[in-house]
Amino acid sequence: MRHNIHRRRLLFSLCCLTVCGAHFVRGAPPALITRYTDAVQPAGVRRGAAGQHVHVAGWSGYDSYQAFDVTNAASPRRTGSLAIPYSGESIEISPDESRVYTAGFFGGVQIICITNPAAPEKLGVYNNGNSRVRDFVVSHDGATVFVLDESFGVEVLQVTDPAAPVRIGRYDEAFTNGAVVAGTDLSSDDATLFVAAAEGGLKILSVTNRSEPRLIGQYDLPAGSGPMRDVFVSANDSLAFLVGDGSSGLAAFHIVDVADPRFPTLLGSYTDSRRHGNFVDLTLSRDEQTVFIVGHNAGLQILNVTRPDRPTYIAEFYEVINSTTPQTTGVCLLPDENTALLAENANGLIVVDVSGVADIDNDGLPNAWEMLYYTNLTSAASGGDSDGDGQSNRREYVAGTDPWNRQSFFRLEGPAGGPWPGARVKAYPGRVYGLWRADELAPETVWQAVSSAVVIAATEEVLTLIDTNASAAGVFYKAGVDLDNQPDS
Ligand SMILES: [Ca+2]
Ligand SMILES: [Ca+2]
Ligand SMILES: [Ca+2]
Repeated sequence: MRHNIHRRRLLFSLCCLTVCGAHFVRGAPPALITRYTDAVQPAGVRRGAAGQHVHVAGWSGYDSYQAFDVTNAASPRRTGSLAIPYSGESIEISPDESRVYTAGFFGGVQIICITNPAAPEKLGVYNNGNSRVRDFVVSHDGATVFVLDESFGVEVLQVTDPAAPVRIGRYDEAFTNGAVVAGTDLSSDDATLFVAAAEGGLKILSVTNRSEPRLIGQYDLPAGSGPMRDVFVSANDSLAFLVGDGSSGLAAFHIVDVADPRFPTLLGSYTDSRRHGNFVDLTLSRDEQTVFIVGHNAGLQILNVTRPDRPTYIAEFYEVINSTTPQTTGVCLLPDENTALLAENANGLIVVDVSGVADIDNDGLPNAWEMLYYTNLTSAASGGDSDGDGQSNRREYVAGTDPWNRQSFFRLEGPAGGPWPGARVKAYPGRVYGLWRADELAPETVWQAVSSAVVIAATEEVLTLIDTNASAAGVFYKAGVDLDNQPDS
């Protein structure tokens, strides 16, 4: 036995660095899938978590709430609607997806039951008589709605009884002097409210005490920034993404560090020199590398935000129809993030294929990787070797190694050690690692995949790949790495 172990040897080499197939979509600009005109004057659009249904706020008094089945995104199907005048400007879904809330400039906040998609039903309304609602957000626990009202500032509604929503708090001190409230989002713990102000940039309120919201932080955007219209906060509550008016060369998009909400700081800005659009809604990809912003005279623009200090334009979807520029006021992504739905007032629900935007120059290097290592989307060459370590930039991307560090490349770190033979490799998240075995090294050697040694790395770590079926004879091993084929969940 000792003899056999002694004869086991390891081959230290890089091999089987294969180009991934299914997971890597070829780069392509956004493309129209369908323009669904059965959606009447849509203003806002949100999707349920499962993704089969999207919910639309419509300007028209006859269709202020509309539901669509988008199981087949190429042919949406209208399932139900409800007519409540002046309430179809913005829309949000309750966490349990039993209700939607819609609001408009005069209609207050409407509460609608959607458990039967064919027959949505009004449950209640909050309207204090002179309501001018700009935006609102539902708390993650479902009990509270925070309303931005141009007449009343921030209003806190308790909605546990949908038939009788009641105001339990209010804050307007921060929004005097013309600082009109425009858009809002809430931290993941429901404790901090972020408010985009049409003048004055970002305001941050503590809402831990629902009856007494108080201002804890504020960021006044620099000169040359447009009025802000909406805000979206990252999942870990550390970044706020702001969109607003980019007409006349004003900066229309900002990323603000809000990790300490008392001291928000600007990280980077984007000026839409292409369209000078007035952006009013936005959403973020799950990996928080890509932001989708929509607006008047702009349609959809897609930005990379891997480097918060330099948000970078990737691509747009922009259609002039009947001499009218797009008036796009709502955006959401379907769960696979290959499809974007746009609420476009004159032309209905626009379904756009965005599956190819993650590698917009189609060179096999995703935008996020190029921005991280090259700070732009195009200068890295897939076949180039920026650090001269013998590994192409594409191979460094697949392996997760640093294309600017000659010491960083995929290799075996040593034998497995312990009772079973195998090998150790330095691993990176999102990659799958495998081991191959051969009994001899010769030109005709047939390497056999070791089924017990296929491991997906979750973190940056040294992985041990173990061969639990090693033969008694001397063994050679080689290791390989590939992109994890499983889509992110
Ligand atoms: Ca690329
Ligand atoms: Ca290299
Ligand atoms: Ca390298």
